[in-house]
Amino acid sequence: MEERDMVGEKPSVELCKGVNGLDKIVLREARGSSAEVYLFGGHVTSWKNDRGEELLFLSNKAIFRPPKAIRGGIPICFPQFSSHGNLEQHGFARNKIWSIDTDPPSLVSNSLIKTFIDLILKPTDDDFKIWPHSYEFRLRIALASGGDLILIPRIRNTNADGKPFSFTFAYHTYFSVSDISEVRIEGLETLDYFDNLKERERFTEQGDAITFESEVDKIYLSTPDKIAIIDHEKKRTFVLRKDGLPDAVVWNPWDKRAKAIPDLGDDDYKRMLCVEAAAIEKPITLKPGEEWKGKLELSAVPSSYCSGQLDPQKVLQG
Ligand code: TA6
Repeated sequence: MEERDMVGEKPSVELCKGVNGLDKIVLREARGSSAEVYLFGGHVTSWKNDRGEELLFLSNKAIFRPPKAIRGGIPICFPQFSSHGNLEQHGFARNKIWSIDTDPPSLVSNSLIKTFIDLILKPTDDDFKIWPHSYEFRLRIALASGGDLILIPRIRNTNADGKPFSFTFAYHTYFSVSDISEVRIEGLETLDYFDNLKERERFTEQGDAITFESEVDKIYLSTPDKIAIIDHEKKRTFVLRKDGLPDAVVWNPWDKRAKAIPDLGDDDYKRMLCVEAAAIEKPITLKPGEEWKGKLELSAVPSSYCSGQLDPQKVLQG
């Protein structure tokens, strides 16, 4: 982090205290967009556009007390997605305190983007007992001048014993939506998915687009690099562009399941939708010294879909 950035000039990167005194980094872009990141979990909890509108859902009941992961924003699932393995649900990265990476190895990325923070997670001796591998998980969180939020994870195997390791991964992104019944997802039609509500059986998606009228918990496989979430009521389209993350999880707990989640309000399911860029079906394997790099870029664009002017195909291809 450059010192110039710490004094609050615009654009700025500021380290401060968040809820319960937890360390938080606030990224601000000159045109007004912003993002907030907690060192606890390397967790993005807020992403606002240049009008100050919040684009991520964060539960009012979110606990902000380690090691319970924060409900909402962008939890990171590593080295295990869900219960696909022996570790705790969604792995441990979201429960750990990350550090600011003051001297990250160079990263080929857009040099025009000046507002970013580099974080790093490495295992402690105790972590090693849970998952016996040495790694460096670097995460760049950047805000582009137009307000796009960009996350670049790099995971390196630093095992000294010559052993490879495998992991699954997801950015468990909670998008803020006006009303889940008014939302559709474009880009996942006709794809195969595992249905978590049906013992992970494999199905093929039928129909034009994905809409919501009950609980959904699916892992779409080999998805395109672009996915759009169209919010008719807000007249807003989220576009996810991803790299190295072939799968996409779609989750909404709906009413009954929402009631069973203590840090989620009973009606919160109406205002949130998780669409998660992920690598699940084919775990990523790294030999010692090897590094995996992924990318997730989120944009929020105004859409006039209600009046029929937005062609979702153009959003996906454009
Ligand atoms: O990504 C979907 C999912 O795995 C669901 O099965 C659901 O349980 C959700 O994540 C939330 O998990 P969490 O551990 O954060 O309560």
